Amino acid sequence: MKYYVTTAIDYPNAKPHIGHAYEKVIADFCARWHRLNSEDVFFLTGTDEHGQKIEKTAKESNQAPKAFVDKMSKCFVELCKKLNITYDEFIRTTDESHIKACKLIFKKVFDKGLIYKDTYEGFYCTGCEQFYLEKDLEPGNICPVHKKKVELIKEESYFFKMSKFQDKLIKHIKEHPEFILPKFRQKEILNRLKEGLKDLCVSRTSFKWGIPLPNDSKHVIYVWFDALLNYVTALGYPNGKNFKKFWPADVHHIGKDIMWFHVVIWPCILMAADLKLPKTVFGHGFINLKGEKLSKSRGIVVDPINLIDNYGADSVRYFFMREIPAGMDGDFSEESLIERSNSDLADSLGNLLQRTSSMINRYFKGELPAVKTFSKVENDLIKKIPDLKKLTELVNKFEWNRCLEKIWDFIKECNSYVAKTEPWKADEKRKAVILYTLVECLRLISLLVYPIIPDAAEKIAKQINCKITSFKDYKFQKNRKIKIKKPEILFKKLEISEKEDPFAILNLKVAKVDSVENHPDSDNLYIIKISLGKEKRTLVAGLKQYIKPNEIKGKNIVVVTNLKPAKLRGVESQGMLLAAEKNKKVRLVEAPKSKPGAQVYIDGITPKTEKINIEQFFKIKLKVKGKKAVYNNQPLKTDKEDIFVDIEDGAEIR
Ligand code: ME8
Repeated sequence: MKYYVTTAIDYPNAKPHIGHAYEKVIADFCARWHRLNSEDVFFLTGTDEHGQKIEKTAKESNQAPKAFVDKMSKCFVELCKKLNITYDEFIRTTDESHIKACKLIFKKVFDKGLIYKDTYEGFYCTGCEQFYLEKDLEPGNICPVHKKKVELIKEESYFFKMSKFQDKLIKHIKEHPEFILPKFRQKEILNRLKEGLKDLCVSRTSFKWGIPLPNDSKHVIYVWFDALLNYVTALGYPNGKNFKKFWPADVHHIGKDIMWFHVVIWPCILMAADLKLPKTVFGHGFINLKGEKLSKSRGIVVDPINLIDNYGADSVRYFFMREIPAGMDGDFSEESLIERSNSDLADSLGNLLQRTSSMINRYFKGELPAVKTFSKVENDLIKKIPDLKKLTELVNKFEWNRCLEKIWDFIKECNSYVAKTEPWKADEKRKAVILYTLVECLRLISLLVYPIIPDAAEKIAKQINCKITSFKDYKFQKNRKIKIKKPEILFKKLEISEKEDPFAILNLKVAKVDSVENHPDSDNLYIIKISLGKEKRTLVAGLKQYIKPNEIKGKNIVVVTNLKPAKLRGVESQGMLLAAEKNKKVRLVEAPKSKPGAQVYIDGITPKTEKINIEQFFKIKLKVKGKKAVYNNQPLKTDKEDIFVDIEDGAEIR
């Protein structure tokens, strides 16, 4: 049996966030489960590298688009590696083979008369890479997702006759209840389809970064048309061996925000190209941070790579699979990750292995005799071994958190069995029976948890001297000789830092300096007028001996915005600008590429707005390293850049 599973392909216009990590983990879980089930699995992930958004971001960082995506796409590959994602192929839409196959499909649909030329006028959101109808925008022509003004675009474009497929698509959705999952998403889509399906603009001329149309090189193919095709081009469409073997996909794991593209646009393209439709599109929910939507511009982000470095891939994977209900939104916090990891991984699972292997080493020097006959307590436990068929059903229904629950219920049962049978008090023969039973249960557990926490599963297997093979070996075996290795700790207990990070009280923002004047009553103070976006403020700063007014004026600086205002020689200062000092040299802390008002943050800490006093601020040690402002070696940044300071390492920022 074949099984083809994909994630979406990520925009590498910024570094990966935890939403990307989450999607890869659930797809990897499915891939590993089906491999253990001896299926022939193909698992695809990758990056979506064309389009206006990428072109724009590359330009902002003064790089050619290709050089930019070459660099950024590596961060996604690195994320996969650190998370133990076992993809079979990592596609980049700038790959030659993708470009070639993409043109081929475009041409095929064009030649069938399903693509035509017309003029288009509409509102485009670059963030979504999508046109909007005026009625779907918020007042003032604001994109409902990105809350930014959309662009009015009028250009000559090619259109895909999507309207033609409306009835066929509705029929398909109704006849295949497993096509759109979770179920509640089906209704939403059918309701929207009732409004009528419009033809889709599939080419653009106002920018260059895309695949040129095979029949008209003035145009590039619309980024979503290009991106969706990755699922077939990666398999070697049209003649590749993998294409013949694996298409149609068994499941696309994607987020709820891009359902429409995958269950409406994608199937229409496939029908137009005479290709089969994927069996299931599963729309997972969104990960929020302490109840707030992830947002780079508001500093609400967590770097998944940091997270894995701090807590290990297994703990992160386990948290995602267990704590976020399949198909629903869920909340991430380090506290709950630590709690989950400590209780379920270190205490329940780690302890079970630790107790078992240390008793076998202590009482039997690591070797157990073969055991054939078991008493009632053992047989009761054996009966509780989770039924693989039922677990697989849950996996196939994408109810993986229920599957995890059942596995951990069994781990709990094994621990109660130890407490009940008290092997340390039993005679030699009973000891052997109890410990034998536990090793066998641990072997089965190592198979079950392998798709979730692969590193730990391998460690368990190694310690009890067996290998992770396949579900074919998922059967309690009697009468085998057991020899185990020296105990090794499976999960370290993670620490909860009781007090909040001191940095979290700060609210730093980028400000533009509008004017600099001398304070009338002081020899060393300036009065500096700044703007934080719309908001204007006045600062009083003692910089006169160090920096000239024209070195400050017009610059984008960084300001502490939540200090209690203070009067300095009769003038109220409504904030404090940051500057670095070393050997009597003073330099401003700057954010040249960011907008006034932009949030400055470090990963994982959500800025607060409560007012603080200057003593609290002075306790937070900010420094300069490699011309960047850092806190505890972590760079301060905005959604556009790391914060810059033109001074030697070690300078202190105040
Ligand atoms: O949409 N929680 O790319 P992308 C969970 N290139 N998942 C999230 C999330 C969050 N907070 N934020 C985003 C694109 N995602 C296109 C896809 S596919 C042919 C092209 C999910 O980098 C999102 O739903 O914006 C999507 O499935 C994936 O991350 C990539 O998002």
